[in-house]
Amino acid sequence: MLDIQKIRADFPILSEKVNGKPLVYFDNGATSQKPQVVIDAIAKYYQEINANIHRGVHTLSQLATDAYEISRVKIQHHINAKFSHEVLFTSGTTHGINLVTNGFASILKPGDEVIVSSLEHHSNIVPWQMLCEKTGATLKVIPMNEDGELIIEAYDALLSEKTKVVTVNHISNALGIINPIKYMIEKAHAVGAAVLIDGAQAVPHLKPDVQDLDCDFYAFSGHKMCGPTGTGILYGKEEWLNKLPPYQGGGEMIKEVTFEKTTYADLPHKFEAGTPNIAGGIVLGTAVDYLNHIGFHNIHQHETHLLQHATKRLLEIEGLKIYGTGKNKASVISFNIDGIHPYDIGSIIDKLGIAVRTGHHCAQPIMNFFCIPGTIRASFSFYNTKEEIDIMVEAIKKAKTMLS
Ligand code: C6P
Repeated sequence: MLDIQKIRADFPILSEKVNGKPLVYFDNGATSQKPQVVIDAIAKYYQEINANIHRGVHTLSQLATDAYEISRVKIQHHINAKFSHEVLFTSGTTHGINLVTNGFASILKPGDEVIVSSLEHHSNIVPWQMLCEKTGATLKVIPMNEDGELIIEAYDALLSEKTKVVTVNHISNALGIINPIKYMIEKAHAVGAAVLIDGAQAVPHLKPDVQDLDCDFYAFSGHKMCGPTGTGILYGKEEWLNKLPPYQGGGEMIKEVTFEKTTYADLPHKFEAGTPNIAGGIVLGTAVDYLNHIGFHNIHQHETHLLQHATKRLLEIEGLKIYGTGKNKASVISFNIDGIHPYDIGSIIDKLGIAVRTGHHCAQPIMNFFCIPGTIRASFSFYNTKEEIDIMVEAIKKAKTMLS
């Protein structure tokens, strides 16, 4: 069992007051809070080893380069990638997905098909739409059911030899549904399609094993897993990363430049043009260490209790409807109250120190499916408590009375 009070003491912001009330932070799906070790590691980098990497012969540059590359290896082990050069530093999930869609622009042809799911965040819809517009490929969408689950038989039926890419999130940000990605990857590979998994909402809750999943790409953001903003990782299988052209041109990503012809650097540098977020990349490794120290098994157990408790308590409220009632769920609850706009509830409970997200959560197709403008989303982390959930439930009851 986790000692939650001890863990909470690692996060200075959790003892802050917001609007004069103790902060109850349930917007972890948007970004997680940062433990003191992460905050300190950022300062330590700038105080002690700040220099540009992969360039200088001087000591600081080598220290910074070593720290950056050690972090890459740490993340390689964390996600069980075969090689460290399959781990690319990005600015976040959005960057990682765009890197891949940009690469596929030189591979897809008219008549090819790209399959996305109806549960995607806009970051995993729009880049594929842009790719299809550019190449003449067709976008196909896996439908969902009333429980917010993908209809897997419909997915099976969409797959054909025309399918070149399948992309799906590991966990839906808007509903918390965990998708059966291992099965989906296997089926996609059976027709020769590549698979990109959007792991943005998965990495705070679980440790993905990219070799076991056998995905071709796995994109995620550092800021949702206790790391700094502006950090992320794109895992890509070596053979795919060798096949794709570079995303951006610039320093670092070249072998040799002449005005006649430029040759590109080997992996991973081919995809890392320009000076990266050096401090961020190094400190993402610190965040990964911190999470592993707490342990993903413990995180899962605690978050499961939080999800069960919140579901039970919220359903006590008359007129409250939960969206995403499928069985396999992460600690995210999306809901609405009959006749009340989600924004109004969110604004009132904010005055009571409670941070939730309201709106379409950058997943408008899901809201369209349920014919709603948005939801109230409470997304829990391992540092949240049942007591905080009780505070939220009482605040929502109060807001409901005020708005009815
Ligand atoms: N979702 C949320 O509140 P970036 O912004 O690149 O770090 O992550 C984009 C992204 C991609 N896929 C999924 C499944 C996501 O949840 C997100 C970010 C946040 O739900 C902010 S919109």
